[in-house]
Order: sequence, then C-alpha cells, then structure tokens
Amino acid sequence: MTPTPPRLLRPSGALAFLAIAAVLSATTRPSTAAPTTDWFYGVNSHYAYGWNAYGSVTPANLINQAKSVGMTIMRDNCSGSTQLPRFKALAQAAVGTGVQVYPVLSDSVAADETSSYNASYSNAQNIATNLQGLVTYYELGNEWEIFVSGLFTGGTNGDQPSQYNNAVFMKVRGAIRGLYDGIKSVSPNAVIISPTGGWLHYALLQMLWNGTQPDGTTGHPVVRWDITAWHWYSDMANIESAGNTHANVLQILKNSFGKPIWLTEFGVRPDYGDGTEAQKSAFLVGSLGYQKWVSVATTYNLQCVLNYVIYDDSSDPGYGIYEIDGVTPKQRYTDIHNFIQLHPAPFTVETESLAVAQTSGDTHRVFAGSGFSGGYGTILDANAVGDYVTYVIPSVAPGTYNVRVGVKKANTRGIFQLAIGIAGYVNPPTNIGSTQDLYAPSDTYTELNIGTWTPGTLSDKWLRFMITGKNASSSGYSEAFDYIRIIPQ
Ligand SMILES: [Ca+2]
Repeated sequence: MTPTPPRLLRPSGALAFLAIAAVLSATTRPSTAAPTTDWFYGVNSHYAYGWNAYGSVTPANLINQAKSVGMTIMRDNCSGSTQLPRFKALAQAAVGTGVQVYPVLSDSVAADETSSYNASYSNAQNIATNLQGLVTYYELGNEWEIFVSGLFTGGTNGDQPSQYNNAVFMKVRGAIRGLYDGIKSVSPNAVIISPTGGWLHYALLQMLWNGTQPDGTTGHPVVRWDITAWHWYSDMANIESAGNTHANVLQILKNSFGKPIWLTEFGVRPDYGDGTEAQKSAFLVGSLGYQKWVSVATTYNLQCVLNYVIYDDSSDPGYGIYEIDGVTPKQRYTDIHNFIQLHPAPFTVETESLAVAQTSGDTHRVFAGSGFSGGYGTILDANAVGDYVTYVIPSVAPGTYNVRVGVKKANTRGIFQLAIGIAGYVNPPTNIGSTQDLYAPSDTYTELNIGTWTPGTLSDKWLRFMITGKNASSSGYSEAFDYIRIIPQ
C-alpha cells in the first residue's frame, strides 16, 4: 500500500480563513455491548503521526491526559498502513480506560471514480481488519473540500453545488463510497461518521447524501452514514447564525440528514482576541463554545464535541490543551476541566446493555430491530397490571435530570409508570412523571419525555417500569424499550 502523506486535521495558515449481528436467541445479549454513554466531551490527537511530543508519550499516558480533562473519546488519524501500527497501539491502550478511540480514514483520491473507490476500499478493508474489536466508529475522511485539490472552487460559502468541481467531486464520491464499503466488508456493525466538513460547506455532504452532483444531474450513487460530523472554530462565530446567509448550520445538518451530529473539531484560533491564553480559554468555555454546545445539544441531537487538539505541535501550532512539550497544561486545561465538572454530559444507556435487577417473573428478552438505537431493544412480556422490569444504571451523580426513554409502541402494549430509587430500593422509589401509554395502532419507535428526576446521592439506581393498565384499543400489556436518556438540567 502506498503510504499517504501526513494530513492535518484542520486547515492551517492561509487556508484557515475558510476553515473553513448475528440473530439473537431470546436470552442472548449483543456480543459487542453498545456504548454506555454518549461521548459528549472528546479531544483530537495526532498520536498516529508521532511528531513532536506524540513521538515520546506512551499511548497510556496520552489517554490518561485526555481522561484527566474529562474527555471520553479521542479522534486520531489512520490514513493507511503507515499510521496503522501507532493508531492500533493507541486503540489498544484505550481498552478498559473509559476512553474510546476512533480513526479518521484517508481523504485521498485516484485518477477517476472507480479507481478511487477501489483504492479506498482496499485501504479501509485493511484498516478495519486490523482494528476489528478495537473501535466502534470510523470517520469517512477529513475536510475533503480543503485537502483534495480542485474540489472546492473557492471564493464562496460552499453551500451551493455549483461551488464544487464536477469531475473532482466524482472521484471524491468514489473514494468515500470505497471507504464505507471497505469498512462494512469487515465490520458490518461499525458506526459510520460522515466525511467531515466545516463552515458552510454542507452542499458537499448534501450532494453525497442525495445522489446529486455539481453539474446538477441526479440519480447517482448515494453515501450513507450514522453520524453527521462537522468542524467549528472561533473565527466562524455563531453556528446558529453563520456567515452572510446567517445560516443555522446545526439546523441545516439536522434537516438534511436526520442523524445525530458530532462536532469532530471545535477549537479557538491561535490569533483569537488579543492572542492571550486567557482570552482563548474564555472563548472555549464561553457562550459561543462549550456553553452553547451544552445548551443546544438536545435541540439538534448534538451528541459529541471533540476539542482540537490535545497537544500543540509544530505543524499546526497554538491549538493545544497542552504546550508542545506534551506535559505543560495551558489555562484552557483547567477551564475546560472545570466546565465539564459543572456540566456532566448527557448520557444514554441502551436497555439491551443494562443489568436487570428484578422482574415480576415475566419473560424479559433482548431483540433485534432496525429501528432500535444500537440495533437492539428489550421487551417484557407483561400480561397483567403490576408486572414490571427493573433496570440498573450505575453511578449516577446527584443533580437535576430530564429523563427520556426510547420505546417501541405497538398494538399489544400496556401503560407503564416509571419509578426510580437507590439500588436495592433501600427507600421506596419515586415516581417520575405520569403514566405512559405504549399503545399505537402500528409499530412506532419514539422517545418519551418522562419528566424530571433529582437524585440526592451518588449511587447505582434502579429504574422500574411497572404496568398500570392498558389502552382500551390494545390487545395486551407488554412493554418494549430501546434506551434511557438522562440529560442534566
Ligand atoms: Ca437499544
């Protein structure tokens, strides 16, 4: 395989202005447990490049540094066989730490769409083979419109198809499709993160998703992904009112693709403000930074924000949480750490991954369904009022939370009441919100906003879903769940 040259995870210097499963038996749980939390706070690294301090730090220490800030997911490059050994070492070091690592694949193209597809396919297949069991997420390349020569015709926002070169777009489409198919040929359950764009360059993703292209023709191959990825930096200002069109970029991404959104790079420019670390750090945790990401997370299904970047390095100086020595934390280390402490990430637990503390004796099963988060849900074959299933969520901190539950409604479902208490129900559990009717004339996946919960202690919690009745139109009392989402208020 031809080694690919190092690439930055963001444009630098002059470009910065634009920155521009197997079938489950009734009692089998998924063999690869779904993530137990949303990875809301994360960080980029360049460990796989091995330059500057990345060349001397051990992967375990790097993971620990990210964890000490409060980051639980790390994004690094894995463009090809050159970077693969170092990336793999990083992913191996992350196992069991509570930090997850995922790769950004190559954004290289070949002579035409077919050869681009083939080269990307074999590259991604090799990477996925080597990383099997180590990573869950794969990103389909970084900032193609910046790094692929001639794709973006420049001078404009990147929000119109006509601002891209048709022939180059076709090569890019081939390469991205090749990455997707190469990953899936090895790991069909991999979670795919879109090619990352930034600023107002969303026309590129829209064309890929819709099967259109810059020349205006339609009906071309489409690209699919599970998570929409985007980049945002301080010079882009307000993501809900950006540029000369006052674009609400998060709303556009949500409406265009209907997928969760990750900001795979968020950072402050080295020349921001008066150039002092104090101002840059204040920006990061301020009203156009982490404060905004937390406040709009639910509105746009923003699930993850990855800071750019953990270390300063000589190829892209000034962005680090740590200085270029990889040892000295900047002011932003403390400010981001403190912000995360005060704003715990919303987290989602898949019910199929939860321990069951108790049931009423009725059968509780894990079952597969394409409409379920993580591909699976759970069902209690309840048949009477008073039947229940009680799940365990470990280590919930004191606070005020909004509790939401993903469910699968059907015409055989009952009505339930959720009650939560400390594990073991050392005190009687507290009802959360009112009863919820799971009846629907046909199968319906939806999220219920149950209500507010204010636990007073850090402890494992039991969540009991007890049947209280059924809709007159329902033929039964069963209840089926997908996930439980806990959102700090
Ligand atoms: Ca689920």
